[in-house]
Amino acid sequence: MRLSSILIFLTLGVIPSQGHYAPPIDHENRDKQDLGRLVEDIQAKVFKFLDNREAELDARNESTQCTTKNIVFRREYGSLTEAERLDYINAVKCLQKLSPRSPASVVPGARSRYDDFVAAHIQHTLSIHLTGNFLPWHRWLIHEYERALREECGYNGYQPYWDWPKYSSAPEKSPIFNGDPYSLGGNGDFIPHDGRIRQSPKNLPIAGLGMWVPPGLGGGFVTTGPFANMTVNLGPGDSVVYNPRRFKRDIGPFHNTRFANYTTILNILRQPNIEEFRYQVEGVPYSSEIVGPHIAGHTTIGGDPGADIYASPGDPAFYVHHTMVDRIWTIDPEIRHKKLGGEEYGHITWANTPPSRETKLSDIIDLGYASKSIQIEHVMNTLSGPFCYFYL
Ligand SMILES: *[C@@H]1O[C@H](CO)[C@@H](O)[C@H](O)[C@H]1NC(C)=O
Ligand SMILES: *[C@@H]1O[C@H](CO)[C@@H](O)[C@H](O)[C@H]1NC(C)=O
Ligand SMILES: *[C@@H]1O[C@H](CO)[C@@H](O)[C@H](O)[C@H]1NC(C)=O
Ligand SMILES: [Cu+2]
Repeated sequence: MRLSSILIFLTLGVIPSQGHYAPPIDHENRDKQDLGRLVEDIQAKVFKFLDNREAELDARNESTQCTTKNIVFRREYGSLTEAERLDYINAVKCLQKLSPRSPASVVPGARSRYDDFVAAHIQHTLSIHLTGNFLPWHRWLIHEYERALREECGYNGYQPYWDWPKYSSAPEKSPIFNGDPYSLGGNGDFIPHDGRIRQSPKNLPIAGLGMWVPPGLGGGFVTTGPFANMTVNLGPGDSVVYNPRRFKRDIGPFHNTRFANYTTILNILRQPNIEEFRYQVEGVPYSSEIVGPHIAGHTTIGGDPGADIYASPGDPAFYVHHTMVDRIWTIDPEIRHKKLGGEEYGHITWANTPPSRETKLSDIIDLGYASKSIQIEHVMNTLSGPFCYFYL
């Protein structure tokens, strides 16, 4: 049986949640079910696309590199077995022990291969956020990080993702953050504190200079789980000098519940074009009302370096968060291959500040010393070029 038929069968097997006489159900639950169906539908379309492409190429006696036989799947963190989670964690720790490739003249503070990826993000921050290359740049970073885990650290699995809505009411208790040996470390120790203002980098003059972030349930050092007492070397901000310090988190449900729930994701996947999609994912910079799940994920992690616009990849949870961003871009069937768009998010400077040209598909994604460069057009589709992955 073809995979597409199996998935279509599964999709049709879902019992509709709403009928004329159905009792009222709460919105979030209905949206969760609608989202589940939409995701299954999209997966079925992807398999159908792969089947059709294979059939077409077979007919012409040609081959393709990405087929239903070799496609790989990135999975939700909590759905990995404990052994699979440990493999992932150990590979990340391995990367944190390997030597950096960044020369000291470029990144004096880099102490590990892991830091190469943090440094690439720090050094490009102003040209990879609220820009046309935001989604492709982070997709390539994650893919190359995943490749380093596999090729340099013997990891056998693929990059997992953080399904934001699944744990939105208590992310600190999720399998990602609960502090058990299979998590990515616990919350920071609780230190009573107020919320804070998240400022735009270098106080760029864009709408709403600071946004209010409510306090989380931590605030102090992470002392539980595999990354307890981990040392962060780079940052804060755009600094790449050696600045070793213990790592902090401030995880809490407030932004997660409000800006990254099932309704949020469903709305995003229903946007008709890339411009609307990007406004919903990325929000309006530094407004407190239209935050979007991308920022909300960062503020849900909080702390240092998690909440740092530049140095956030210094927290290992950065990668499960951004893999979810990639997932929702990927699973959007209508817009995923098309264009970069985003109106003022479609340029080469942060929210087009200062004004700049539009991003082009031929522009280069530069990962510094973390890995090789690639043109944006080659990363627009996860089923072709260097990629052959999708999401479960
Ligand atoms: C298909 O291609 C292969 C390898 O290029 C070749 O050996 C084979 O003869 C071709 N078959 C047909 C039916 O053209
Ligand atoms: C982390 O540091 C704290 C305080 O120094 C210490 O009590 C704890 O045992 C450490 N945990 C680990 C896993 O090293
Ligand atoms: C869920 O998300 C939507 C859209 O982001 C938002 O309007 C709604 O208020 C959120 N729900 C809760 C309970 O905060
Ligand atoms: Cu980023």
